[in-house]
Amino acid sequence: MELAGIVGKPNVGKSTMFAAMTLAPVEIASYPFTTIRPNRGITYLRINCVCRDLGVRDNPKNSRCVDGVRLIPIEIIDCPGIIRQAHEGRGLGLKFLDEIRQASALIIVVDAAGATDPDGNQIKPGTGNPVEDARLVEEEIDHWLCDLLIEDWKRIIRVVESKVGRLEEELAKKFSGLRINEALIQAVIQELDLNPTRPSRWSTEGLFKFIRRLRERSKPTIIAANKIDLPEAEDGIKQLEKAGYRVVPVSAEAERILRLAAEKRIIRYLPGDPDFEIIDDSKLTSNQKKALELIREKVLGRWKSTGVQEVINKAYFELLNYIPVYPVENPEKLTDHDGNVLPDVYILPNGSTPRDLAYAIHTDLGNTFLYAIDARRKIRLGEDYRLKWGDVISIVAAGKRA
Ligand SMILES: Nc1nc2c(ncn2[C@@H]2O[C@H](COP(=O)(O)OP(=O)(O)OP(=O)(O)O)[C@@H](O)[C@H]2O)c(=O)[nH]1
Ligand SMILES: [Mg+2]
Repeated sequence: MELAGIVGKPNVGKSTMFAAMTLAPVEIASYPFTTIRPNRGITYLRINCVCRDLGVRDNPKNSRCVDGVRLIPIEIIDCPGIIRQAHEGRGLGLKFLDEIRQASALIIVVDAAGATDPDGNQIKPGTGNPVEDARLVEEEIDHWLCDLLIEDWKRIIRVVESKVGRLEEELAKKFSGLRINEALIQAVIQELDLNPTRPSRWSTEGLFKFIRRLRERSKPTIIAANKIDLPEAEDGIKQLEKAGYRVVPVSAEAERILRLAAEKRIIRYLPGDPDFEIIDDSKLTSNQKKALELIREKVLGRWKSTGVQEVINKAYFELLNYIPVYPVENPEKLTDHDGNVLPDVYILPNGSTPRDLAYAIHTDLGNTFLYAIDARRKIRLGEDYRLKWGDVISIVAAGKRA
């Protein structure tokens, strides 16, 4: 399963967003370093399911389908807060970042309303600096990566400059587990015009730039600009966008309230919906009703949604440019071998081939892959076919079908 990391300064709403996304009970409080250890949970990407298009009733196995909305599970990790000099041990340090090494994307939660200082203490809304908060988190992560590399840098220089090994190969070994491979390392070395045969000549600045670019490419980031229920957030969002960040306006707290109310069947609401519907007025206290009305007025009315679903959706479908594809065993009935209709959906980088899909399902299936059938058009696909959004694909392999 794909993994996304939630990072950010302390006290900005990371755990609130995590709780909204997973409905897991986690600690939330209005002071820094409430979260001491990372929280792991499952959230869902939301797409329109192909079942409606195809006019079939599906029977999902690796995902869920609610009224034609397919929900695809993604693992997320809510990290403790990061402050300046965390890489030197300030606050809770950065050791916990080990847990998000495998992440395919990072969600940086920022207090867009500027209601917290750089260490996460509460201040008057509008006085904090959301752009600086995003930068400090990125820079600390870069320091963490740089420190990882420096442990081994002298040895790597020796190996490379005595021609025992190649730099790209040594770095790929060093960064394995971080989703950084040789091809990416090579691309970044070229982009920055660094000399791969003489790493001893790289300046400290050059090395840091190299690390920064590797991080940007291997862990692309999206900003969850939190607290849009506060009027000061509007300006913070403008500043973040001006600084070039990919920004999604969010109210984590509003989403948490709506999800909990939906769970208790007080309201009808699916994450990502532009509005909710009260099912049973009599179950609500007047305070609860007021809270819901405030969310409708300050968040949904103004921003069209709480933004939380958009954060994870945009991370995978825009930032990473993934597409959903439905593998089926039987291309006529659109079923697996147990007769489940449209049982699974996989997400793959745009540009993937049917063989890539086979490998994503199982290494054996990739190895024995013969060809694929487009189950909508009932045609055999060529070797160079690129999968498209919502494709329903049957893979024919030596000895079996999947
Ligand atoms: N106004 C407003 N406050 C929010 C929102 N989301 C979270 N908060 C508040 O922000 C404070 C911090 O929330 P947490 O979720 O504990 O923050 P965190 O980033 O996990 O903090 P640490 O674990 O200490 O790093 C709490 O008082 C939340 O109620 C929001 O959408 N709007
Ligand atoms: Mg927290």
